[in-house]
Amino acid sequence: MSSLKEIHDAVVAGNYKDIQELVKDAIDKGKSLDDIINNALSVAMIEVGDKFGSGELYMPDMLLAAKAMKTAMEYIKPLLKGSEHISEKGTLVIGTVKGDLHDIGKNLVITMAEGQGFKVVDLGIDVDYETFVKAIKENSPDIVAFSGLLTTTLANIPEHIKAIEDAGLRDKVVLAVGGAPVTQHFADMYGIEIYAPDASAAAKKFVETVKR
Ligand code: B1M
Repeated sequence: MSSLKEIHDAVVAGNYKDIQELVKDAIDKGKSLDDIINNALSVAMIEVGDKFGSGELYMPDMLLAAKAMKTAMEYIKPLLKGSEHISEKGTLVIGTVKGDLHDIGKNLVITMAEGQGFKVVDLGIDVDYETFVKAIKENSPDIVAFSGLLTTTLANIPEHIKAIEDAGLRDKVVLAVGGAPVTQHFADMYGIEIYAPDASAAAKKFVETVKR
């Protein structure tokens, strides 16, 4: 079995105990970190979601899969930083929108942005409108990113933007959005400058934005 398939299967099975060993083994066999993240870990989480959606897996399975993914990323994160040329490129404030508790994708975006040399202020999950505003005032970020995984709570994004506008901060930051149900059309609807379908694309767009 290929090492990527083993990692994929371990995440789907929620096998967080062996995951770091499997990742280490794949790296030793020459697999790139990018390959491991995009073609094993992320793909596995999508499969878990599909199986949850179809009733094949249940909530505890999703939690275990999430734990396996996180455990793998704990191993990968320091390697990713070490593999990049680090020079502080800009500041990113990021959080999962109000009402939403998903953070794996957001954390992946953080890992990639840090790997590109960004200082990242992570506001966590279920972030209030005021918390984003306070973080912008305190950190003067170049980019403010919203992560959203639930269709229901994406509806809170216009309120997040309104709070930033009301505080007179809208023209001081570039806004970004991403998450499984988010589209370019959604970003355009609310005048959000950056949409990225995945963490690598997000980091790339962040770098392009601060270069301008
Ligand atoms: Co949730 N959940 N969940 N869940 N969960 C989804 C999202 C769902 C699609 C599953 C399904 O039904 N098929 C569904 C949402 C349906 C919808 O609204 N369209 C769902 C549901 C319904 C729920 C609950 C309501 C279930 C319940 O209680 N009945 C509940 C909600 C809780 C809440 O938030 N209030 C819930 C809970 C959970 C867990 C706690 C069990 C767990 C989260 C654990 C955690 O995050 N710490 C969980 C999980 C694991 C998932 C799935 C299976 C996987 C999400 C994930 O981590 N993906 C998910 C299924 C799916 O998405 N297909 C599902 C891997 C991750 C790497 O991808 O997060 O998409 P993703 O991030 C990507 C991109 O989207 C992008 O880059 C990332 C990396 O490439 N990206 C950005 C993300 N943020 C970005 C920000 C950017 C740019 C790119 O800024 C610029």
